Amino acid sequence: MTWDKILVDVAGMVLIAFIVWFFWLVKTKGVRAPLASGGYQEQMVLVKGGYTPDVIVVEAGKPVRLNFVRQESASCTEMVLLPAFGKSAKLPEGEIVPLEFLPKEPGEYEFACQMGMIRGKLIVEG
Ligand SMILES: [Cu+2]
Repeated sequence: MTWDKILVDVAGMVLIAFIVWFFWLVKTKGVRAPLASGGYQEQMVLVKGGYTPDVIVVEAGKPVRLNFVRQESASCTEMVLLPAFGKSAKLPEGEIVPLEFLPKEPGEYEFACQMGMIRGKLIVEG
């Protein structure tokens, strides 16, 4: 085995890992918000050219806290709206902004920037 062959093998494995990860991520129905202290289902959401994760799964009947962190200065994402729960928040760059609410009914709810260009989805399971 020569170094260039090892490099090709390693590159191949990295590529395979990436493909597996990519398709696994696409296939999963979002990220399940883990239960944090205080009984909140808590999830960090990165705001940078979109929401990451953009599909968040929670359980109905337990309070939810989404911690938005905006890491860009584009004005598009300076606010996030969660109309189904009557919530909205300003997202100053680099600050963690929690959005708390109690999902009572199972369903799919959208959160988006104030213009609706950047979107994410909250899936509430019964
Ligand atoms: Cu926008």
